[in-house]
Amino acid sequence: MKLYFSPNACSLASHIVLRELALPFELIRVDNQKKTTANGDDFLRINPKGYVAALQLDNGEVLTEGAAILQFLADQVPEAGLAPANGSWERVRLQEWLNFVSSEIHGGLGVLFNSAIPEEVKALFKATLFKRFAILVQTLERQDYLQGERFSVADAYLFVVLRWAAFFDIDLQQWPALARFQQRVSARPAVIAALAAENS
Ligand SMILES: N[C@@H](CCC(=O)N[C@@H](CS)C(=O)NCC(=O)O)C(=O)O
Repeated sequence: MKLYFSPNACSLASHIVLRELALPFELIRVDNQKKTTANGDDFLRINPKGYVAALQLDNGEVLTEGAAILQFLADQVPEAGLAPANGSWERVRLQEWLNFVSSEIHGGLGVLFNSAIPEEVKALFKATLFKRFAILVQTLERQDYLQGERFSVADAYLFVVLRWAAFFDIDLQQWPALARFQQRVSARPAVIAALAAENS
């Protein structure tokens, strides 16, 4: 498998999960401005959506959308328990979290990267984002991970997008449960290895 990534982007979640599962993979860096890969290929020919993450399977198929990639990967090694079994109620709950992280947290923080948006509009977006943080806090105050005491692909995703808060002077210490979550996940060997590989 090949994972098309940009350092510290949302593709980091898929990268972490590939390492958590000890699956063989090749990392291909994408220049998100030029839409080219490190070996000079046109990234738009690989993923016409023009964004990472994209996972190319050994049969040539390309899977996009982080929430789908994460579940596909988890299902390759079900015994690792990074996603509950397909068809179970717990799996639906995982999908509920993945959607929440994608639309509310990834979307809520991702929009702040847009330099064309005036600061006063960004302040409105931040107010909405902080309401969503309150939902995360309610859960992470009573358990270590989104689905209980076990790390799942949704936690990998949440960890990656919450890291972006620092870019916008949002200090996660204001929400101690979120700060503790970040610290907990950042100590995982797969996370340490993925961050080292992306930032070397
Ligand atoms: N809906 C996609 C969004 C992916 C996304 O936002 N990718 C960003 C990095 S985190 C990107 O590559 N942006 C470049 C661009 O849109 O040109 C997903 O959930 O995977």
